[in-house]
Amino acid sequence: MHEIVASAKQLAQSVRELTRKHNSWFKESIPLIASENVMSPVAREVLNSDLNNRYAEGLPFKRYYQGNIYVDEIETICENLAKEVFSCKFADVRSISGTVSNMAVLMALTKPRDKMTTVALSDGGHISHAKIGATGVRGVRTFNYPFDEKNMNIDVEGAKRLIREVKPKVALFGQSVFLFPTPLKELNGVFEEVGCTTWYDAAHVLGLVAGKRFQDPLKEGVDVVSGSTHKTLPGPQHGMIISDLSKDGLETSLRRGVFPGVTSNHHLHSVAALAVTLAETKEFGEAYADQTIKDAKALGGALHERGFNVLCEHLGFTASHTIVVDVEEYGGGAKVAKALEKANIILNKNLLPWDSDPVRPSGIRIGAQELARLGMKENHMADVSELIARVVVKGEPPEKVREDVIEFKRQFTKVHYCFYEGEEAYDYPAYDGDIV
Ligand code: DSN
Repeated sequence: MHEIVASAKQLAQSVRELTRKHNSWFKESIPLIASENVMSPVAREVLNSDLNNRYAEGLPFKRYYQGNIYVDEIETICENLAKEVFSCKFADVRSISGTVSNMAVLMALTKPRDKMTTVALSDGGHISHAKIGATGVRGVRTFNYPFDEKNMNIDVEGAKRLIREVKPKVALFGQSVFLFPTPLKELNGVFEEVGCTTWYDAAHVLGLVAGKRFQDPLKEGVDVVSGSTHKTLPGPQHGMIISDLSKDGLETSLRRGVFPGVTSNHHLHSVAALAVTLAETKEFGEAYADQTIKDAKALGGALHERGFNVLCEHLGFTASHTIVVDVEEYGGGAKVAKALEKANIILNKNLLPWDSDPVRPSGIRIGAQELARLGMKENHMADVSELIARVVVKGEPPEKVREDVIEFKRQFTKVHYCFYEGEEAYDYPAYDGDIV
C-alpha cells in the first residue's frame, strides 16, 4: 500500500497544473507525430459541451434514451457531411476511435478462424490489424503481404500470389507508416478471382483522401473504409466507417458491428466535433491536404540535404503527410527521438521493414500535417530540418537548441484551414486561481 501524501484538492490541483504545463509545452514545441493534429476553435467548442455528459444508443430518431432531440440532428448532419465529403453512399460516425472502427468492421466482415491478408507491423501495418491487437481478439488469422522495401509499398506480384494461395475472407490494406498509395488497381482482378471482401484502413490519410490529394480507395473498388478522425483529418479523437455498399448486407452488418457490436454510447461531443471538422474539410480540405503534402515533401528534401537517410528519395520521399528516416547511424530511433524531445521536437521512433529487433527500431517517422495546420509552408521546412539536424547530426546540446525551437514556434501557434482561422491552437479556457 502506498501512503497517501496529498489531499484530494492537492491531487486535483496537480492534474490541472500538469495539464497546463502540457499545453504550454506543446505550444513551444514542433509537433511531428504523424497521427496527431490540432482541432479548430468551433470543433473545440462543441467538444467541450454538455454533449459530453449525455447518452445515445442506436441510430438517430430510433434511440434507447430520451434527451436526444438535438443529438439526432447533429448526428444526421455529421453522417450527411461524411457522405458528401467522401462522395459515398454510407457513413457511420459512431465508432469512438480508429481501433474501435476496425473492431466493428472485423465483427461485420469476419468470423473467428477466418483468414485475412494484411500489412505486417514492421512494414507499417497498424496494431489493430495484427494478431496481438484487435484482429487477434476476433480470432482472425493474418497473413502478411510481401513488402517492397525500396519503394516502401506492398509488392504487387507477391501480394497476388499470397491472396491466390491464402484465399482470404478479407484483404485489408492501409498503414500507420503510409508513404504512397496502395496498388489497389493492380490487385483488383485477384480480389474478384478469390471472391474476398476488401477493406482499407485510411486513418492516416483520411484528410488527404477528403482533400482529393491521395488515392480514393472507394473509387478504386474497395468495399469498406475505416479510419480515425484526428490525423490528416484534423478532428476529435474518434472514428468513422464509409462504404459504397458494393456487397449485399454490408449496411446492416456494419451498423450492427458498431452498435451493439463494439459501442454502447458513442461519445456525442465527438460526433459534434467531427461534424464541424467535416464541414471545415468541405470548405478548406483541398487547400489543407495540398499544403500538407507539399510540406512533407519539402521536409524530406531539406532533411536529405542535411545528410539524413530519408527513405524513398527516388520517389520524392512521400506522396502523403509522412516521411521516414533511417537514423541507425545516429544510434537508432529511440535515442534520436528522446534527444529531440529534450529540444521540444516531438516525433516517434519507428520500425523499418529490415529491423530484426522489434524493441530497437532504426527509424523515426515524421508527419507534416500539424505543421501545415499551424500555417507552415514549404520554406519553413528548412528551419525545421535545421533544428533537427543541430541535435542529431551536429550533436548540439538539445537544451540549447530548445531555445531556438521555442523562438521559431512563436510564429506558429494559430490554427488554419478552419472557421475563425487564426485563433490560438493551444490556449484553453481555465478558471482563475487554485482549487479552494
Ligand atoms: N498508432 C497510431 C499511430 O501513431 O500511427 C495510430 O493509431
